[in-house]
Amino acid sequence: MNRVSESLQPILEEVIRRNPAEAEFHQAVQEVLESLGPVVTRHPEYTDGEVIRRLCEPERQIIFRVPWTDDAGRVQLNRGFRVQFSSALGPFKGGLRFHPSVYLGIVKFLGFEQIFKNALTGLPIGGAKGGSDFDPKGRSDAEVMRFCQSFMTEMYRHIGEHTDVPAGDAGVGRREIGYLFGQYKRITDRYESGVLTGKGLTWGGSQVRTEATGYGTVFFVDEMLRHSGDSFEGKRVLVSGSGNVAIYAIEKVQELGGRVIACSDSDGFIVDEAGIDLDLIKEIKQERRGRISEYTDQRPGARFVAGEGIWDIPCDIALPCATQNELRGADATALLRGGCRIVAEGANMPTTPDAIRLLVDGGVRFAPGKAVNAGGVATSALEMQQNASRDSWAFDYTEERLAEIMRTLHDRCLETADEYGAPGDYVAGANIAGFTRVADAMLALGLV
Ligand code: NDP
Ligand code: 2IT
Repeated sequence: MNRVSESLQPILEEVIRRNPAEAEFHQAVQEVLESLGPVVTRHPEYTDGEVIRRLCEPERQIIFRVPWTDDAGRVQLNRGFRVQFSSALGPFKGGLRFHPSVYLGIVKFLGFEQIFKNALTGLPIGGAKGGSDFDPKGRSDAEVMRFCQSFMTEMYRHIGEHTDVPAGDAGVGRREIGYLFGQYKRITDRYESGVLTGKGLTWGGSQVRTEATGYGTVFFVDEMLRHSGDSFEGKRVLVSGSGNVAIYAIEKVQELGGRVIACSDSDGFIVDEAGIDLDLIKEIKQERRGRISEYTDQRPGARFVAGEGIWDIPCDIALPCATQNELRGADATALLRGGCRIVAEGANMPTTPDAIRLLVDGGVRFAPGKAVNAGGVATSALEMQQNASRDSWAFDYTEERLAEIMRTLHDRCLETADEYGAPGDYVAGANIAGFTRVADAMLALGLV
């Protein structure tokens, strides 16, 4: 793996100095800068125009108070964020995360990644992220609704179909998007479908958006396999998490003939050598909002292990689909020991830099989240297209559009890696292809 080149080192130092105590943001910036050395050597105009420094500074950052009342009538207080990073390629676009760990550094790392991911899709969308330290776990629907209404009562003035289009991320799914959209509609008196994506199918949503991130992840890996004359058939696959991304990744792996033997939640993981029963996972995690440990009640052949350790299980392919920095150095060593050949990130930045180094040095083919999980936001952009034309497309047609986007994106990464002397390096390919697309637009738009 590269290090940040000498000419870019001052930019990283400036980011660290200007954004103190935001470790995840520093990590995301460093990972991109590590790829850009050869780009600025070949294109001095990016340095002359201070394109990289400008990209590291969000266009606008909004932090706001979110007061709400719980079911017992007590006043609760959370903090809301929307970081609008770059609108060079289109309206700001990116999800909202509701999780107690959310703070400015998490929102900025996600927003920064989103710029390059969205650029890679080839679609007209800028980059943003938002969310709150609100914890939806254990909250009633009525509490989640009141929280969402309060959140939107501030956020509505900063978004719009041509300005900024939020969507879901961890902790934000169709239920939350519904409450947010309802409040936006009420405050503005506008049925502005294109202001949020991930909507329900009867009120402006797109087919395949729910499945898109997980399906897209597997389409990307399928393309990696095809390039080496291989396929998912008979492969042992580990998927961490059991949320939106994990569930639909598991579904598509199974459709393509792979065997998913483990998945997890924040309590621990389950191992089912017979292959995960996805209907049961959906019932536990989607319908009941329960815990993954309940799986073994109905599948006596499976076992639940509390805590970490999913990456110790021997596998061919690992798909981290839960959260940032969940796959660390020791996990990479365990994966190598277990025979893993491919690691592809369904989540955003789930692999630590030292783990990536170990995997790549060990001969594993590694693909980064900004490329692998781009199917979610790409399908959000397809939802925006449908909303703009007041149309709705069939499932199969939309899925084929997604598959085509993922194939093109995969090839764009490999071609760009080749062009910059790093054949087969998906990290370099994704960072450079995403960066050059947004950088060229920034230069064309002048100093704004
Ligand atoms: P969800 O909230 O639907 O699910 C997250 C899952 O990860 C849950 O099963 C959660 O468990 C689990 N999890 C969280 N922390 C840990 C941990 N430390 N160890 C093990 N499991 C954990 O989120 P999504 O599936 O939507 O998002 C997952 C990742 O994918 C995030 O990084 C997100 O940014 C990224 N992503 C999401 C997209 C989308 O369209 N939704 C698009 C692109 C990327 P528990 O139930 O215990 O909380
Ligand atoms: O990380 C991501 O790409 C998302 N959470 C999806 C964003 C979107 O706007 O659909």
